[in-house]
Amino acid sequence: MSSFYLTTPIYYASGEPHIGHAYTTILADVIARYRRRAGRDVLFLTGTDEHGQKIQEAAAAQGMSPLELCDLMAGRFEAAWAELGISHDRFIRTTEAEHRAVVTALLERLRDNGHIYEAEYAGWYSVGQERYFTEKEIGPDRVDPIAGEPVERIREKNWFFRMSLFQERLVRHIEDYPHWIVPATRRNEVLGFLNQPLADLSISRPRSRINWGIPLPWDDAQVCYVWVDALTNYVTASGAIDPAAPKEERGFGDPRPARWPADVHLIGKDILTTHAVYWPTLLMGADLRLPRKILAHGWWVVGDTKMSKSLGNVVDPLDLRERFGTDAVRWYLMREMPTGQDASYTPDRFLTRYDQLANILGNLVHRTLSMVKRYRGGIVPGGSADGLARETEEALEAYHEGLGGYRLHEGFAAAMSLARRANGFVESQEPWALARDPNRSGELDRTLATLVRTLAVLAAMFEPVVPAKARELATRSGLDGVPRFAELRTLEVGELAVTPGTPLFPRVEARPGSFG
Ligand code: ME8
Repeated sequence: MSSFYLTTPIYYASGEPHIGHAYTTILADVIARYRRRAGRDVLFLTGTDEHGQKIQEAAAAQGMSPLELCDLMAGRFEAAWAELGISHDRFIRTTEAEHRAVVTALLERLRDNGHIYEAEYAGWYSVGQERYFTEKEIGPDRVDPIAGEPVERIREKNWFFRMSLFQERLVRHIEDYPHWIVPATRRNEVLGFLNQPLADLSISRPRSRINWGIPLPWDDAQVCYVWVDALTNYVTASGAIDPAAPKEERGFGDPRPARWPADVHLIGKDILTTHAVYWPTLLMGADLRLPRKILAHGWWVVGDTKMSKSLGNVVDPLDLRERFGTDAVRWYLMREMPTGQDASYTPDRFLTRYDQLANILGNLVHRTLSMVKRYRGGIVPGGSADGLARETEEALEAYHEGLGGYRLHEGFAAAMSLARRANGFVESQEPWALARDPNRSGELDRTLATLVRTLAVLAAMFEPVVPAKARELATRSGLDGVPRFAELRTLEVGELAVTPGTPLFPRVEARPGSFG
């Protein structure tokens, strides 16, 4: 079975999980579930980013040690992911001994390769983004260009990575692989950034200022810059590096069949430079392969504001879980945001998307299973289930194109349109009329079998996004779990015992904008 390795950013353990984190993590979960269903051996990684000035300051402000704060927050993130049905295989914390050892090995490799030097540095540092910005980037107001928060002037001795050495190779890579950074707007942004000469990267901080980090193996007075530490998590979790081995046998420069490189790094557009410039050049410097793809998605916004802070009096979509269920929130986030672009959150759009689930998919399930019960005693008739064949084929093709091509909204639109067509099939076949006519009993059998077969296909298509509901749909249809895509072609539905039950997506009485 071929493997598939995907990652989310590791989130700062200085704050609570919020809707923005949830979006990226659900996006990753949907892709992971899709690939598993398609038969891939998936490694899905998420976790928390636990070193650096931001964490040190947040812990101090709360009267805790940095590790106490990280323990607490890592627990919060894990609990949030459990509630959202996230199926990650590994939750990494950068304070883990294994990760610290891999970072140390990576730093040694860079130094042994001659890419590290020491220098005095003066620049504008943003604690919020944990990076330096240029004069041009901070503008006359001296704020970071991402969150608009004040930057501080720092002058100190640092160790540097010769990032400039890899500029040309990086530009060539981006040009040679047009789909390496997606969407294209983000690729162009990186190419634009690389139009200027690339500066070297400061990779350490003096311990006198920041103590909370991984010490440099050759200079105990300095700790590793938190972004170098954090990005390395992707390699740590892949198992490609064995830090305990002698230097030549640690796995650098080795194309052995570990999980590295990652198939895709999912990130928000706020951390594009670190992932598309710092990370690949560090990998080049250490003789490691580059990730196969970087997908930088857009932001959820309310009005003009990025959703990551307090939302004032706007209902947090995560709170809608209580009323509509986890799967409805997942569906909204995936179906509403065109993958890669910004989307604005509004309660009435949430309701519109929920209504699709209830009125199209939910309705199809309910009427199909009820008719099997009413007309055939709850047992799906055997024989031909060959209706809707072309429609199913077309929908599956568009679905795989969407999900495989990271345009998830298009894939799920195709899945919903199959449910819509199946409802149309019910109306055109009029099973209630067929049931009254003893001469048309075969036609009724074929209609019902076709509909149940379509439900099985829909369970597979919807499982990545609404996993609990899809499992329920499969169970009610008498199936032994949600089928894999490869099983759909030969799936037999005759003789399955169905149980209609209550509606899969109950109607919720709520007017737009009034969730109170
Ligand atoms: O940047 N809409 O962590 P972080 C969509 N620790 N996605 C959003 C969002 C929004 N409004 N707000 C946040 C860090 N995100 C570093 C990463 S990786 C080696 C280190 C998501 O806690 C989006 O994925 O600030 C964004 O990139 C990430 O949260 C930032 O999370």
